[in-house]
Amino acid sequence: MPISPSHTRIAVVGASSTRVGAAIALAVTVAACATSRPSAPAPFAQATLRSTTGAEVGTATFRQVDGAIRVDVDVRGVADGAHGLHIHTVGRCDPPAFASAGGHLNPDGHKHGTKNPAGPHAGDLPNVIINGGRSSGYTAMTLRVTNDAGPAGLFDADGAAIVLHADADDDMTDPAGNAGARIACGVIQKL
Ligand SMILES: [Cu+2]
Ligand SMILES: [Zn+2]
Repeated sequence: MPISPSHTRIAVVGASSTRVGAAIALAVTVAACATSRPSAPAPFAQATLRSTTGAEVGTATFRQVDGAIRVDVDVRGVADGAHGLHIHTVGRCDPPAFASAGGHLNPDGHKHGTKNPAGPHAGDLPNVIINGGRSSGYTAMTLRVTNDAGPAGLFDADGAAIVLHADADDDMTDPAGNAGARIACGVIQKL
């Protein structure tokens, strides 16, 4: 996956702990090595994002990086601008509405949004910015989901999906940040 360093965005999301410091340090390392990512561990899961008509519009890969989960997303063929992105609670993407994916992964009963005092959901991720028809180097680090079958796990009995929305997530409004329709969905599949 070729990444342009000048377009790489790094976001670290997660609860306060010493692991945050580790994640930030890792994010800096990732940014510095974004062109080739020589030390990136192999992904443990991936998702193919498909539009409401079934067209492939992108991929998401999931890596375990020192206790955090790194999510890399590459999207093209959707409108320029900011688009909400979340991990939803059910690994099922039935078009065209993708309602089958359920709500945001939220094992702790929080409200939506990283700017919400009662938030966020475990599945809340930073917006994807589409510019010139595609994203460029979207990378997020999260400490809120886990590579297992636990309460915040991507691989519980009904799995999980990653969903892209029509509009920007305001990171505040419950339950889904006013991010509008679900325009693409991918089941997160263990590799
Ligand atoms: Cu969503
Ligand atoms: Zn949410």
